[in-house]
Amino acid sequence: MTLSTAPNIDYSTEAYRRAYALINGVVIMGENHADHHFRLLADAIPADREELLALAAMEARHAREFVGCGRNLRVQADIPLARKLFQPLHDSLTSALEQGDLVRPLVIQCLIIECFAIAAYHCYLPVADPYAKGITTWVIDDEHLHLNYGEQWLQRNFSSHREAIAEACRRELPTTLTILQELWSDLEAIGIAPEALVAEFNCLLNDSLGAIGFQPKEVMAISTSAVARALAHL
Ligand code: PL3
Ligand code: FE2
Ligand code: FE2
Repeated sequence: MTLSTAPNIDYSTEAYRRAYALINGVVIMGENHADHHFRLLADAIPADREELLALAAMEARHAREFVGCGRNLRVQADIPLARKLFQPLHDSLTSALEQGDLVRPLVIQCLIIECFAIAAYHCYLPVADPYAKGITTWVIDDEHLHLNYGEQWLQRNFSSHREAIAEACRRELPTTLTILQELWSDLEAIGIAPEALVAEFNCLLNDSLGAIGFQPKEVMAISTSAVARALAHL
């Protein structure tokens, strides 16, 4: 008798591999963008340059490791579609930085994208193939460092940027949830319940906004309401 609770997933079916191609593409694109974004932040925040370059290097390694996960399943990642899905967040981050704004880029990369990644990787762990599971486990630890960096910066600058942080969340959350909607059926096909991913994303983001300094009522108004609105459109 086995006590293992591992689900019985056949990683070699056409349906699994087709869905994995897009999910893997989104993950690789997300990690590549994260590498790029942390390097841009390193230029923009000279006091934290070394720390931000170290975070960027972790992201580059994540991208390489997830490329390996696709290769291991002999799946060709769908990069063009993934690139299209991330474009709005990426454009918003780079144009804010060009205007000298640090709040929006930190909200996009460190709060929204990192919470999304942690929630997604967490939901993926119990259904991952053994090769990907080993990688995803330590990647999650790294992602917490990325979230913590943004949380601490925003916490230190909370009083002067309170409204800008809230506004960035309100504007960027719908864009992020659009990515999730596009992945919905592919997530199901690889054994992830998208509703569970949304719920975990919402919890992580709420905790972060609370740690940064928002009152529970404000957190509800900023994050939970955006998530609920997005779900209502599904
Ligand atoms: C920042 O460090 C990384 C940003 C990546 C965003 C990932 C979104 C993931 C969507 C669903 C992924 C399920 C996990 C599959 C792993 C191959
Ligand atoms: Fe990462
Ligand atoms: Fe990250």
